[in-house]
Amino acid sequence: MNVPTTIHVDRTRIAARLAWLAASLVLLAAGCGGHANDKEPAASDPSRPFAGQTLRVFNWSDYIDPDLLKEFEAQTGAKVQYDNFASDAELETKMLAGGSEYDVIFPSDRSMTPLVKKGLLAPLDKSLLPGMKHLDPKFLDARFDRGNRYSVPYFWGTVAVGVQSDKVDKDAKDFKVLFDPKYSGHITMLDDPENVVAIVLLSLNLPMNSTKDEDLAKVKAVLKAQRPLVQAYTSDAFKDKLISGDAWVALGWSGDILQAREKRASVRVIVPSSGSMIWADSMAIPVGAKQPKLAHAFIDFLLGPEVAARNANFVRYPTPNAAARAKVDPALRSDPAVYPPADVLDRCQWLEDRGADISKIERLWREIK
Ligand code: N2P
Repeated sequence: MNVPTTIHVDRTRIAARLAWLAASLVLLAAGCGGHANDKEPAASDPSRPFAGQTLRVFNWSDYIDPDLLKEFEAQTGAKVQYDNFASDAELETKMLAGGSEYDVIFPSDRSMTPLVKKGLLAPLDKSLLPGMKHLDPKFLDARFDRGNRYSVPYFWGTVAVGVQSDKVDKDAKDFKVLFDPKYSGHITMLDDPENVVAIVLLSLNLPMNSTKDEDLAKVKAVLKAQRPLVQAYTSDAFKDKLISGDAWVALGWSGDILQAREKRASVRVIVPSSGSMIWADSMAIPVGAKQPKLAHAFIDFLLGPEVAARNANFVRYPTPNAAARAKVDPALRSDPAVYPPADVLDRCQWLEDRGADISKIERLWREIK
C-alpha cells in the first residue's frame, strides 16, 4: 500500500521543514545575536556587507563615542557586542584564558609586549586598513610593535590627577597632592599596581620603572601611609566620583578626568609639569578571532578622519590621527591637559615591561591592599 506510506513520508518531511522554519524564525526574532549567526555567509546586499555577523569588541571603559558603534552597525549590517575592561591585567588575563572570544581589543603599549611575545595577536592585513595613511607617522613603528604588524594606534594620554578646585590647594601641581592627609577619605587611586607604583616612584624623584628593592621599599612606605586616606582604588569609577564631588583628589587617565570636568566645572586637571607617565593604546585582533574581516573593517572605520575626530571629541584623549586632529574641537586641541606642551612631554616616561620583576610589584600591591 503505497499511498499511506507516501503520506507518512511527506508528513515527516513537512514536520521537519516546519520545525526548521520555526527554529529559523526564533533565531530571527532573537535579533540574530549569538553564535549561530557567525556561520552564516555575509549577506549579498552590498550596502550591508557584514549582515548577520557579530563583532565582539573588548575596550577600556568610556573609551568610544557610543553613536559610532550604532553607525558602524548601520553601515555594515553587523551587530556589535561591546565589553569593557579597566586594567592591563584584566585584558591580559582574558587573552591568556582564550582571547578568541573577541575580534578587536585595545591593548596599551605596556600590554602589547607580552601579547605579541605570547603569540596572542593575529597579524594585520594592511590591504584592509587603507585608513592607516591618516595616522601621524610618529605614532607608527613603535618599540612594542615594529612595522605595526599587530597594532594600529587608537589614542594616547597621560596619567593625571583630577582635583576639586574648591577643596584642594590652588598651588597643588604634582602627584604629592595624592598623599596629603588634608584630603583623607576623599582620595582615589587607580586600581593598578604598575601604574600606581610608577607614579609613586615619580613623586619620589626615582626612576619610574625601577624594580630595585630599596626603591620599592620606599614606595611601599608611601603607599602604606596613604592607605587610610584612600576612599577607593578604582580605575573607572574615579570619574563618577569626581563628578559627584565624592572624590577631591583622583589619580586617573587624563581624558577621563577631562570628561569629568565637562560635567563638573570645579574639576581641575593636573598633569605634573615635572613629568608623568605617557601611554598609547592600540587596536588589535586576537589570534583565532571569529570575524577577522569584520574586525579589520571596524578598525578602518575608526581611522576615518571624521569618525576619529568625533571620537576624540567624545573621549577627550589626544588622537594619533593626523587627518582627524584638524577636525577636533579647537578648545581641546589647545588644552595643555589634553595635549601637554613639548617640554612636559619630554619629561614623561613610558611604562616598561619589567619581566619577572613584575612579581615584586604584585607582592607589594597585595601587601598594601
Ligand atoms: C579610558 C582609559 C584609557 C586607558 N577610559 C589607559 N590606557
